[in-house]
Amino acid sequence: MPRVKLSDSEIAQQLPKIPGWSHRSQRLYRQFLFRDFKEAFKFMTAVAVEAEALDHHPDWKNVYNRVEVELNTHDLGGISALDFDLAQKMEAIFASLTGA
Ligand code: H2B
Repeated sequence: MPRVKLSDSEIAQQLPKIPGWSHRSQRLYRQFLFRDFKEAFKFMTAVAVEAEALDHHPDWKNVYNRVEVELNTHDLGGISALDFDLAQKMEAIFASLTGA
């Protein structure tokens, strides 16, 4: 997957692919809410495997059943297709865990 920085209009075009995510200060942002800490950590563990496979890693914070995620491509100082790819993988994992 190309590590090419996307323009704001390209980001706006692709954002509908990942409902629930927003674009703020050169990052894709989403907050995930789970039943409890265990479910939140299962999510993070599954995402970690995908992140390693992509060699693309989230900036995230966990407080009990809440996981806040910011995605951007550090090497480019902006958002690339890799961020959208990882966001979609997170959505699939979230849906599989919570049925949302
Ligand atoms: N993750 C993210 N989010 N952005 C990057 O630019 C990045 C990464 N670069 N994971 C990767 C690792 C790079 O540091 C390694 C050396 O490929």
